[in-house]
Amino acid sequence: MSVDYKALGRELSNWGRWGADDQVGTLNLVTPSHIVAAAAQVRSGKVFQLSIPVGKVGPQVGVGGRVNPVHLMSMGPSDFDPEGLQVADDWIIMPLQSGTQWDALSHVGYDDTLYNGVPAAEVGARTGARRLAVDAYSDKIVGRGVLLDVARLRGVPWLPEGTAITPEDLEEAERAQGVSVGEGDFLLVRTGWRVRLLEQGREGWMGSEPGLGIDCCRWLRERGVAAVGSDNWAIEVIPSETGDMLPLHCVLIRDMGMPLAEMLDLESLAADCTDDGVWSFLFVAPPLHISNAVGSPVTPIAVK
Ligand code: UVW
Repeated sequence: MSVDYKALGRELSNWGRWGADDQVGTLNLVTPSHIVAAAAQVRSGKVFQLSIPVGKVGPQVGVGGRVNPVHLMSMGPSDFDPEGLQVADDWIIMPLQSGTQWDALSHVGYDDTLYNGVPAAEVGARTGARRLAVDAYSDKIVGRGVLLDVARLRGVPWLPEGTAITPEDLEEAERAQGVSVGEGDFLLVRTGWRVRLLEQGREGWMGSEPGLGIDCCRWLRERGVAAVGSDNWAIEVIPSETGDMLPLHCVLIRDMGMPLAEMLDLESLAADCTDDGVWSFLFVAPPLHISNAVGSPVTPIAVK
């Protein structure tokens, strides 16, 4: 497929749309009235957490220098006099990108430029992200979530690696599930890649994957999606259809200003949606309030 992702990025650009200093991109599409309407999605009180566990049994195999979290105890009850107060404390050391995570708008760019024309030099090795850091949206990720289950649509436990999900697939899933993705929604796309990780382990899991194809960028823009998440590690199909490295990351994050939620565990939510036929819910997934970070671990919650 010969798509020039930079030309596509120019066409779909949201630079300047919410002001020259905007830090949150498409999250601007979530208005207070969207949040009030999202609260009305809660009918049964069922709660689903959508993250993979944070721990040493993670998916990382060293790609990009990323490792799985290291969990250490700094003190335990037996370090204390048993007659008095006994305390346990612990540490975690982890790449912020090692598991279920938000990509901040400072996470990727090209041509030395990030979202909204911010120079790449605003993200420094010593300073972190001076602009477009993940904490810009620590109070933003609340709204209506919609799950589109493309693996279920195709009747497979997971889509084969290298499968590019198209806008037509998303619309077919909408029709099959009786749900429609609208402005200000958080879209979650299930590929089944989490099942592949659980059943076959992490070897090869991060080599290639099924995911959104490049044409989905325009669809997400037209629908006014606030942010997109998936159960694979990069949202997008790998290898890419264009031959470029992570072209959807470039268009969605750098040109459109859309945060990405990666490595979600959508299994229990998808099973429940299949049972009750309700594919929308209240979605609450703020990143950690980390200063100057280009991403954040997150435990997203869906409430039905
Ligand atoms: C990269 O690998 C650059 O990004 P992500 O962790 O968002 O997939």
